Amino acid sequence: MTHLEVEVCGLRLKNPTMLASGVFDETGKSMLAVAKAGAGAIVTKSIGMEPRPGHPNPSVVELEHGLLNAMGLPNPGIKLYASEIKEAKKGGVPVIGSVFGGTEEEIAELARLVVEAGADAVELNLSCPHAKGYGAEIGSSPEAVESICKLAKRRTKGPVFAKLTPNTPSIADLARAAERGGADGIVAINTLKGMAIDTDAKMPILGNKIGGLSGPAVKPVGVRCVFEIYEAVRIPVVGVGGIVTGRDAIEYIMAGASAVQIGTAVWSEGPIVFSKVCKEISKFMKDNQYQTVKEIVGVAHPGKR
Ligand code: RRO
Repeated sequence: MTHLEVEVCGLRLKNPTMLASGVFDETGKSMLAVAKAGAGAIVTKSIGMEPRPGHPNPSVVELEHGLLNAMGLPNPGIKLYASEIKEAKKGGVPVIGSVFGGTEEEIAELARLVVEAGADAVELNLSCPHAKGYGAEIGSSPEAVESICKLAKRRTKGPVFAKLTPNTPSIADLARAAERGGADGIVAINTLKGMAIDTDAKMPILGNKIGGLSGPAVKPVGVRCVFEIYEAVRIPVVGVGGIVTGRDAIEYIMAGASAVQIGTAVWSEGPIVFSKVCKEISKFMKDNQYQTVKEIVGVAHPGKR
């Protein structure tokens, strides 16, 4: 193992960074570019059974310390997207198929279909904050999270990650439910529910009015969620939310993340952010005499140092 290599739920990653779902992952070509730029794995755009146009524009607004989006799950549907997954696979790093659905049956069937299309693992999107009948509307109930994970695990061969919402009183309860349902890993967090108002127009900026906040503003929330989940479950946690630097990634890893995902910073800095973050993690490890990333996982917890 080189010093940045990690293993997460049976996936071997050359470094602990992954492309987060929703950014630069609409096409196989863009995912390939991110893989070539140094990401250790790629997570696809969240894919459903049928094509969806998404919410009306404006669907993204740039704020002081992040992005507010209400894309509304735009995607071409699994049948058309299968060829994009095949193209992304040429990058030589694991591809994780993100899926969403309106029923447990639909989500489980999509879990099967993305793996059939070539994905190495599945990320169940149980956490989109602004799509009626999908995401967090389903994934806020521990009972639903448990039974969706159970059905998806039964239906597919690949490792199954559950991506959870921070818009809940207890993300630890949701993580425990995912673990009971047999999920192999947890991804935390999806975006935080938010709104921005155009004070000249005197109305919400987003077409959907409400959206999800991502980027540096949400990092402390993400780190807290990963910390709580790490104490609640035994399965690996993948941390996501506001990572721009190697230090940000290390913070998540110290909170308990076995790997991290980067999304908004790929939009703000470009795919070069992956090699930059990896270089900074390497330097931190050298300066602090860590030989492997695994040694850093969870060290911020009492009794772990
Ligand atoms: O497509 C979206 O609007 C979206 C999704 Br699927 C998600 O999981 N999180 C988010 O902030 N936006």
